[in-house]
Amino acid sequence: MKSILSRRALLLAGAGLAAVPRIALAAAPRTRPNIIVIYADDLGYGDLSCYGAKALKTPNVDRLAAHGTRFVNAHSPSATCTPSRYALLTGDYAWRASGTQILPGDAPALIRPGQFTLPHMLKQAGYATGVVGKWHLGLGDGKVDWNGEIAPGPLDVGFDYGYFMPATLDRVPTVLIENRRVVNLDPADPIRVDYKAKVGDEPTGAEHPERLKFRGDPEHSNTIVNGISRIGYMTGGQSARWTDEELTDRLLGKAIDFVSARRDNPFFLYFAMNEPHVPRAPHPRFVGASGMGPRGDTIVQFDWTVGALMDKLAELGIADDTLVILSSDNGPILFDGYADQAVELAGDHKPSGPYSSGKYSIYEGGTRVPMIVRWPGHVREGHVSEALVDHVDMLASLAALVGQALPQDVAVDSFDMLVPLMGRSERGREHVVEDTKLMVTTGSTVASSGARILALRAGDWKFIRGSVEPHEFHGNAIGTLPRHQLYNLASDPGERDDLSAKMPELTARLAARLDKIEKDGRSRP
Ligand code: NG6
Ligand code: CA
Repeated sequence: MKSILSRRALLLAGAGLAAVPRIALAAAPRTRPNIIVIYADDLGYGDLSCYGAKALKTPNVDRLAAHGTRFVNAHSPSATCTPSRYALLTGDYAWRASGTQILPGDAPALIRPGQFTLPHMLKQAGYATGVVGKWHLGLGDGKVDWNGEIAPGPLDVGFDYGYFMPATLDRVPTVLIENRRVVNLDPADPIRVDYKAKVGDEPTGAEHPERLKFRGDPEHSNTIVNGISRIGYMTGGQSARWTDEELTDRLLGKAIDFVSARRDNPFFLYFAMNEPHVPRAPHPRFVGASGMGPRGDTIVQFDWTVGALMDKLAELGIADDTLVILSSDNGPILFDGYADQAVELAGDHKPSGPYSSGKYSIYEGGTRVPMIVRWPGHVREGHVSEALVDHVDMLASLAALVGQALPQDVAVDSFDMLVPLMGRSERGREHVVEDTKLMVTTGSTVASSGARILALRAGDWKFIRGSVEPHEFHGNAIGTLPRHQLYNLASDPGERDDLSAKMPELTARLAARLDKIEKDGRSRP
């Protein structure tokens, strides 16, 4: 059934190609390319050489940019992972839903079966859909049994195939799941996970710091796996545990298997990579490659992996039939729980480029991320776009690309940005809401859930809504003050000169506008 549908889709696309001159197609693309979203984890605006990094060299990503459009005004939906991915996949701002903060590794599935998603939409359009890499959107319905069938998960929200980590590199369980089962699990050695209390008798980082590759802070000092202490406790599943140094090659292998097997029909691959998230333990062949220690080395590893995937697409003869979108789930951070010398070895490198702060922050460094789109013959090549776009727009934009109508009550914040995403117009969004939400933890236990901090971008203006939440987290200024703030990003990209007192009327207008976007329950027209 699926293959008939896909073949028909291809035939239709082929007929279109024959009838319409290429240039007209480029203006309103209606063909069905393969789609790959490469989503880095904590990669900053300033971390790529095509975005101005001097000490770090990222030739493979730079090549993507040279053959595509590079966005300088693109945003991740949030300044942390879970909410960004939620918005990317659902087309709804994450702050509209409860529970959309950084999740522990044993959290229940946040996106519920039946909810409309990006892979669901593409599946309806005849695409094979897969996720390889970081999930971090919760699994199961409460207490996950890691030794049985794990559901709901990616397969219940639109993906045909999944090969993924439950949460983050630094959270237990440190195992991979293929579809619904933990990979390489020995039933005689069952996995148990707990985020509150120690399970089993394996050493923790707190008890045995001498066994660690690098020390973790108290939150990252629970069960030791592969010489790295994690957040949370686990026991069992020895044969299923990943080796950090080998993980990226393993994920690349699965990404390649996925695209190779589906090369003859349109596919969507969400390749959710880990770099440069903590713990940073690159493959030995990248150790020392950046001169910046493990953080820089994992960025070199990321770049190499992107190059290897692109080479494979070329080898398969599908590189030019594949729309590649590369971006990051949130801004950068140097110290994020492990003493890995990221701070000491950064030198003059500015991971957020010209922007303030980074991951966790409502300032631009939190969500202003690199974004590159490549599809030769369709996406403008070697172009730098200033269009304001957000990953929440992926759903409506790709729906427009593949000719799927969106029901009115789904993807409520997703704008059709297809033409700007193709580099063919600088008219992006007129406004976008930026977001951050912290989980406040004590040890591995969630002590409280930080309030949501929202900001509104409208043209050059940036309005940050006043809040009494914490001001600093791991050295990144979160950006909250009890009062509203207003910045002009054209003249003050670093958000240093708060104009709210000088411009109370504009501040109030933007505050009211943000309130309205919130109260309306949607922002898509
Ligand atoms: C935080 C962790 C941090 C990182 C982050 C998730 C602490 C103190 N810090 O809670 O190390 O794992 O969660 O990062 O526990 S994200 O990119 O997935 O959002
Ligand atoms: Ca992240």
